[in-house]
Formats: sequence, structure tokens, C-alpha cells
Amino acid sequence: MEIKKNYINGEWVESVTGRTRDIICPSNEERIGITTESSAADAKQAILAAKSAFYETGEWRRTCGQVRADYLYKIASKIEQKRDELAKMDTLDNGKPLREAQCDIEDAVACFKYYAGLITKPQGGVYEVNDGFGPMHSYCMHEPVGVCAQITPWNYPMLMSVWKLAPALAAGNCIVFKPSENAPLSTIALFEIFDEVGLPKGTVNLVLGNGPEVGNEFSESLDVDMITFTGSTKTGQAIAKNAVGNLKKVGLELGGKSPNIIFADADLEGAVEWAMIGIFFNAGQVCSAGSRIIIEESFKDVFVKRLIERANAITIGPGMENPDMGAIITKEQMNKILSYIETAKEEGATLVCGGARYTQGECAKGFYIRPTVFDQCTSDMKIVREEVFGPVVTIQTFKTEEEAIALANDTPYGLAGAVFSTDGARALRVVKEIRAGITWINCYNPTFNEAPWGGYKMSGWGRELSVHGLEEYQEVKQININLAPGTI
Ligand code: TXE
Repeated sequence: MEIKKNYINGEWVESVTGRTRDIICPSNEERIGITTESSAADAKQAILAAKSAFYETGEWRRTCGQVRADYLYKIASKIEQKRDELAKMDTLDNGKPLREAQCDIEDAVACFKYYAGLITKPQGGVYEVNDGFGPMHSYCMHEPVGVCAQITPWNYPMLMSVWKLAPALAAGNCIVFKPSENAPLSTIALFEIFDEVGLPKGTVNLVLGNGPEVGNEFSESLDVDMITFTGSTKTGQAIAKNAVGNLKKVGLELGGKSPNIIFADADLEGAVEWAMIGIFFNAGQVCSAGSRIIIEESFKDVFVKRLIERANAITIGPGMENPDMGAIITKEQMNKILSYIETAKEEGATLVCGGARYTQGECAKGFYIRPTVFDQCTSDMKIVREEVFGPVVTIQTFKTEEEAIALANDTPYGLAGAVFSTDGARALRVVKEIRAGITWINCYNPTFNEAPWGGYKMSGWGRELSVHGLEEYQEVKQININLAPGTI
């Protein structure tokens, strides 16, 4: 099996450590790849390559927006050409159903195209300044931040990489990138595409390895101007602390414990189907997962009965066979989810569905968990307070609108939330009160390249996607010109 290498300054290179890492398929525990395993020294080399490309050569940042857009369109079309291969890679690496991986690849193509289009549109502005200094012309322009370090998780291997790389490249930055060591294969293939389209040397650099070695070097380095990260809140906090050395810009997309509020006047079938998408899609390994169902008391019994019927009907299996739900990323994550389930039982939550590892048939190998529902939950329980990141949902009830809002906001997180009701004014009123960055009414989880993605509170800093996602990777410079006669 070929050892996949780092990509530094336009060359594929092995880590100085000589170490390697086996990449394991969570669906059957088989080895599907080998990567080089890097250290801080490799990360340093990549950072120096990006620094030199940005500050010395400056080729990428000096290209006009249209030229960068042309590169981004070429990248999008190469991804499109390799769509089947890339989708299969994500399915094997992550365990998700093939159909979902195919959607991820389509979204990745659309994301590159979106930022290619956006970077050719007007940015900046002209200001009407006071004339205390004589006649002046004042305007501002957007510039790239510089060397951007980017670190991604394993739940959407290709898509999370693209959400970061597309806007950062569009803005003209040079990049050092570390994908999750648990699912790096499609990102390596993406860097092969970058190589094929001929991005200037040092513009994009890939370092394969773990968080404590490579990730730490990225966040601590005084040569990195910005770090963006998607992953756990705990690691996000560590990154923010490490980043203070040179006060680099920090973008964080972290965990969540998002409320899904359901009123008694909601459409039953619709609310159940969306609630299922909210928590069982990608086996619940979604930062925005609707992991807390908060339902009007009078509607609970009928809703929970239907939810259990539908959850029990979910097919589970290897992603390549396109089941409803695939595997959990690693044995560690699976055990972590199982331990949350045990704690919930001990704390008095009522298990009404699932609650165990799934080992039937082909699933005897691999890491599978049955869709799990806990009823009779209270806000003080660990299962309600902490991110499980698996197919586990809690049920709490309310009698009044105010109570629903209070329960929804009783969390340190603020990533997402939803309201289900056929009373439009009420749905709008309640969604306005949810302290979260991403909200839905009568649906759960639809995501758009055009709309900003990110959290309040402990769910992070900054936004990805949309025009806001581009601006995260830009500095704003004001330029004031003296218009006094004879000065220019
Ligand atoms: O996350 P980590 P893990 C949450 C979810 C999950 C938990 C643990 O609750 O159960 O995190 O998952 C890199 N400096 N989310 O352990 O450690 C690491 O190599 C710099 C939510 O996988 O945060 C990987 O590339 N980087 C989430 C990335 O951080 C470090 C998605 C994510 O790993 C580092 C994934 C360090 N010190 C997990 N330590 C979401 N928001 O979608 C690790 N990393």
C-alpha cells in the first residue's frame, strides 16, 4: 500500500519522523490506507513554505480575483470528475452511507464555485469623511490575512476541508492544513487536485498527523497569522490559548447541544422525520445535531411513540451498502457514546429505544450504535448537558412558550436550534429567542453555502460559508488620500 505523504512547497514529502499511521475503515475495521505521521518539525517546514510564498514570492496574493476564481473553478471541475472516487473514499474512511458522501462531494463542488463567484464581486467601500484635514478621499479594501493554519475533524472529511480552503484561497491567503488523522484520505486527494491545477508553490501545504504535535505547532507558531479549527470545544479552548503568543486571528467551529422545540400544533409526521434527520443523520456525528428534543407536554406521547417506531426501522450497516445509518468513526468514539448511555441510565433518564452497540450480521465488525432515545430527561443530567456526538436524543417537556425558550437556552452551547409549529408568528417569536447561530423553522439541518454557519457562546468564534466566511479570511485596510492641490 502506498504511503500517503505531506505536501509542502509543491512537493510530496515524507515526514522527518519516518513514522506512519494506518487508516482504518470504521465499517469493518480493515486498513484502507497508510499515511506519513508528522511531527512539529514537519509543521514548521510547511509554515515556512507558506510564509515564504505569502510574504516573499507573493504570487498568489497578487493575482487578481478573476485569476483566483479561474483556479477555483478548475478545482471544482476536477472534484466533479472524481466525484465517485471521492465519495467512496469518504464512505470508507468515515463510515457514512455512500449516498450521503455523494451529497458531501456535490456540496464541496458548489462551495468552490460559490467562492469563485464571490471573489469577483465588489468588496470594500468609500467613506464620506469630515474635512478637518482638508479635502480627503477615504476608501477601504479587503486583503488576505497571510498564513492561515486550518485544522479539520473527521465527521465530514471532504466538506469541512472545503469550507475552510475555498474561502481562504479565494481571499489570497497561503495555507497550512491538517485534516483529522481519523479520516484524511479525501483531503489528500483534494491536495492532489491542487497539485494538478498548478497552484503556485507554497500556496497550499498539507501536514498529516495528530493534534498534540502538528496542531499545537500550528496554533503556537509566531509565523502563522490565523488559525481556523472545527472540532471539540476543549481543543478549541486550547487552540485559543496557544494563539495569544502573536495574537493570531482565531476562527472556531465547536460543539453543540442544540434544542429542537416542538409545539403541539406541529405536523406530526413532518416533525418526526425532521427530528430523525436532526439526530440520526451521519449517526449523530454532526455539530448542529438536534440532540435535545423539547416538546409540548400534551404532544409528547404521540410524538415519542412515532419517533420510536421510525427509529427502530432505521437500517444500520456498512456505508457502501447505503443503509440509513453507518458506523461511528472509531472504537474510542463508540465507547464514549456507550458510556454516556450508561451514565444517562444511572442518572434516571428512561431509555425507550436503542441504547446499545449494534452487532448483527456484517456489523459484528466495525463500530455501530443503535438509534437511541431517552425520555424523562432533566436539564441537570449529563446526557442533556454534554455533547454526545452520536445517535442519542433526549426528550424534555414544557407547558408554556416561556418554559420552552428557557429550556432551549439552558446550555453553555449556542450552535443551532429549531422550532416546529404551524403558528407562524409563534415559531418566529421563539426562534428569535434561541441563543444560537443557526436556526430552522419546521425543518432541521438544511445547510447552504450562501448562509453563515457558526455558533454563539461555547460553540465558537466567527462564521464559515457565505460572504461572512470570506471576510473571516480577510483584513480590512483603510486608505486615505490627501486631495489638497499639488499633493498627488
Ligand atoms: O475531537 P478533536 P475528537 C467533538 C465531539 C467529539 C469530540 C471528540 O463531541 O465527541 O469532539 O472528538 C485536532 N491542537 N467534535 O477527539 O480532538 C485533531 O487532530 C490542535 C465536534 O476527534 O477536537 C483533529 O484534526 N489541533 C466536532 C481535530 O482537532 C488538535 C467535530 C478535531 O479533533 C489538538 C469533531 C490540539 N491540541 C468532534 N488536539 C464539530 N464541531 O463538528 C486535537 N486536534
